[in-house]
Amino acid sequence: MTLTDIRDQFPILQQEVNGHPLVYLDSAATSQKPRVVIEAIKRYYELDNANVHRGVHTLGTRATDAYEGARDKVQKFIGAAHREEIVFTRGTTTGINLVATSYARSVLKEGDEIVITPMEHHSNLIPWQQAALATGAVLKYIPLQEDGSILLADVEKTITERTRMVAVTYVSNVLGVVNPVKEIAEIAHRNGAKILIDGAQSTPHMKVNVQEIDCDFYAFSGHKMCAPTGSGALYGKRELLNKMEPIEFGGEMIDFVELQSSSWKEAPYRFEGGTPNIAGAVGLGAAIDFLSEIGMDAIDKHDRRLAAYAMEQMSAVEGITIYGPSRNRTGLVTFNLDEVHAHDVATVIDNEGIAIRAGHHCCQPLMRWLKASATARASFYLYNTEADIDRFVQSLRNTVRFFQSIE
Ligand code: C6P
Repeated sequence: MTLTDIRDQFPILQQEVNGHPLVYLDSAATSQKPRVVIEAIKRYYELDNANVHRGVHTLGTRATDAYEGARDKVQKFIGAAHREEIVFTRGTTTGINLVATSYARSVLKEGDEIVITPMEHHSNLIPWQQAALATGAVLKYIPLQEDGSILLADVEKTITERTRMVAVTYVSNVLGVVNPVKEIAEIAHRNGAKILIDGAQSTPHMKVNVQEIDCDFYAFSGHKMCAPTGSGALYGKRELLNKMEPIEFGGEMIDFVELQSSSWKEAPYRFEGGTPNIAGAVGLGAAIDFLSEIGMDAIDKHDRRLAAYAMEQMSAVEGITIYGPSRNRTGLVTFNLDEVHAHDVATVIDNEGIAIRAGHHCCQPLMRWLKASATARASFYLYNTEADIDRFVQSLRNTVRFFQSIE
């Protein structure tokens, strides 16, 4: 499959919205789903549906094979050393909360440091605030450069021997910048700290190898990479996962249960209590096959090229401010138009069938740093084209003209 005929694989993109062919530029919020993923979920429910790890009957075996097969696919996709290092989750938020609650609270003491950045999504910020509040640890921030990027010299200054935990996003959902996570991991480890990478915006767009980065934990969501909502995974180094206590207790995560106490299975099963999202894992596996067939390097190149093209075209729009660095960024552009609220921009261009996101993007501290109450954001994925961007930029021009006419 080439990138040119990919659009045909997404049934939802074949429709008109408000009388115009849909241009979907909100994939950073959630991506659309290709036919192969929708079909895989349908096939699972029509042929194989049963609970996993429980029944000895044929459907139970098939469902278990499909679920565990998806774990193998995730392991390979992110370059983990062992399949047991992949915990299925509901998404990035759940994965980060598991680490911040189970791992971090067991190791943090008063005066220890947790280091994050001001560009973190609330899902990689509030769990660490809560861990700090619960343990007396100090939450520290790596400062941002004027363009929103991170300087390694500042990372060196912020991470100290008192730092026990570092948590950084690989790609910012607002600035689009790709952070130097491998170098940050090296600095964290040199100081005796562990590092978690928020992979929500990187995993859909670029080749990820957790062993190469040498991160201790890596969390991502399926729904931003062509898989269903409610799917995702947390990677954790095996020796760390097996030291961590579960935070949910119940069926299938146990080894032995006595009247007064219980013991747990090894990772990842100790973290997957209850009936999991089996169809979600099947869909995630199908999405990984789909993306791998196209090739993550090709997708990365495509998304970066589109973002660069969009930045170039958007720069010529009257009164526009584009946020984030001009280099080293992937497929999204966040902006504001002078005198027009971001929500109004998104509403007006929706009338022309163009979907973008507006608001604080779950990054209130970053919005304050940008001195913006809200921003608009166009985000691109493998099914977008330059023609989509041309329509979007024309629509921005129409918006500027419309608001000038009513002033
Ligand atoms: N960002 C956006 O429109 P969940 O909701 O758990 O799948 O992902 C949370 C999350 C964590 N980190 C980053 C960097 C993210 O971008 C997100 C989700 C969406 O930007 C929804 S707010």
